[in-house]
Amino acid sequence: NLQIARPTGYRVSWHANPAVEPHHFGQSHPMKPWRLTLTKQLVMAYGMHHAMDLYLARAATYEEMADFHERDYLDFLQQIMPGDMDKPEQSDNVVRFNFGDDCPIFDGLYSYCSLYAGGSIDAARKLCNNQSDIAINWSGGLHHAKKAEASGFCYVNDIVLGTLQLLRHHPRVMYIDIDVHHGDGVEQAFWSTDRVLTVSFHKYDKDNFFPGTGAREDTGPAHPLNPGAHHAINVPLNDGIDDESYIALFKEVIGACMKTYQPGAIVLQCGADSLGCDRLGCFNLNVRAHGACVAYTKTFGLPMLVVGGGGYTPRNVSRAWAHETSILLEADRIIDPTIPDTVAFRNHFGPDYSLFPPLSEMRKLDNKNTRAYLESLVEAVHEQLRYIKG
Ligand code: ZLS
Ligand code: CA
Ligand code: ZN
Repeated sequence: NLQIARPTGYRVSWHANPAVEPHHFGQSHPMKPWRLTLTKQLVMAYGMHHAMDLYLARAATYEEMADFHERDYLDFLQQIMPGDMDKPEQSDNVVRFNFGDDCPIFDGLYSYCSLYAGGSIDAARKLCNNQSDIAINWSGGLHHAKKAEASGFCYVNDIVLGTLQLLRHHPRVMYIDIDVHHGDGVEQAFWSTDRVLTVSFHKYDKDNFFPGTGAREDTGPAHPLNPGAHHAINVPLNDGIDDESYIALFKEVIGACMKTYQPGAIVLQCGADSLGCDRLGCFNLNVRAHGACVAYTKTFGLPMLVVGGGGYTPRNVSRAWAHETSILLEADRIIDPTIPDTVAFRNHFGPDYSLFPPLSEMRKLDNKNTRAYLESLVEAVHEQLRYIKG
C-alpha cells in the first residue's frame, strides 16, 4: 500500500455511509449500490483514504429533503413497503409518484434515499464552512428525481439539495453533468433562476433514449424576463463519441461557461455510464477521458461538490471513480495503473488488473458525431453565452 502525502492547504473530503451499499433494487435491475463497495475497496487498496478527511454521512432529515421535495411525496416514500406496490389503495400514489420497474419499491428505500442525500448535504456544508475544498459523495448524483416524482432510478435529488446549500453562500453555482443521460431533474429544479447554470452532456434521442429531454434548443424559460432564460445548457450527442472529441468538446464548452458565468462553486456529476462498455450507455469513453473532464474542472480552483450518478458495469464504475478520486487528490501520477492483485479483487478486475482497460476497443460503436456537428454545438453554446454576459 502506497502512502499519499496530504497536499498542503488543500482539503479533500469523502462523504459516505456504508449502509447505502447493501440496498438492492431487485433481480436484473441495472442500478447496483454494491458498485460503491467496489469503489471504496479500490480507493483503500491504493491508500487514498490516508489523504482525505473521511466523514460518515448522516441520513438527511425529512425537513432537509423538504427543502426541495413535496411533503406528500416524502410521506409516501417514508411509509411505502415492498409489498404495497400491488395494493389497490396505493395504486394512485404509485402511479402519481412514478414508481414501477425503473424505480421499484425495495427494502429500506427511505433509508437508502436519506443516506445518499445526507452525503451530498454534508459535503456541501463542509464546502460552505470552508472545512473542505473538494467534497466527494460517490453515492449521490441522482439527477432525475423531481420534487414530487421518482424517475430513472432516482428518488431524492441529492444534487438539488446540495446545490441549495451552496446557494446559501455563493451567488452563482455551476452544475456540470457528464452522465450519459440528461440531467433533467437538476435542470428543471433551477429552470427559473439565473443563480445556477446547468450544463449537461448526454446522448440525445427524443424517442429512443431516456429521458428524451435536453435538446440543444432547450436553454431555459422562453420569456426573456424570466431570470432563468438562457441558463440551461444542453450538449446533445449521438452514439459512440470518442475520448478525443469528448475531451475537446468538454473543455471548450466548460471553459467558455466558466469565463462568462464566473460561479463561486461547482457541482460535478460524474455518472460513469458515459464510459465505453456500459450496460446502458452508448458512448466510447475510456476511464482516462472521463477523468480528464474531472481534472479540467478542478483546474479552476473553485470549491467542488463531486457526486456519482449512473454507471452500470460496476468494475468500470469503480475504476473511474477510484481514478477520479486520485485526480482530485492530485495523486493520479503516483498510483499504479495495475490494480493491487488481492483476493477481493480477483473476480472483478482480472485477468489484466488494469485501472485503464481499453474500453473503446472492446465494444466499438461507430462515432456518429461528425466533426461538423461537434463544431456546431460549440458555436451554439458560444452564441447562448452572449445572452448571459453582463
Ligand atoms: O441517469 O428507458 C427507460 C424507460 C422505459 C424503458 C424501461 N422500462 C423498465 C420502463 C420504461 C422507458 N428508462 C431508463 C432509465 C435510465 C435511468 C438512468 C439513470 C441515470 O444513470 C442516473 C442514475 C432505463 N434504461 C434501462 C432501463 N431503464 C432498465 C433496464 C433493465 C431493467 C430491468 C429492471 C428494470 C425492468 C427490467 C429495468 C430498467
Ligand atoms: Ca449528462
Ligand atoms: Zn445515466
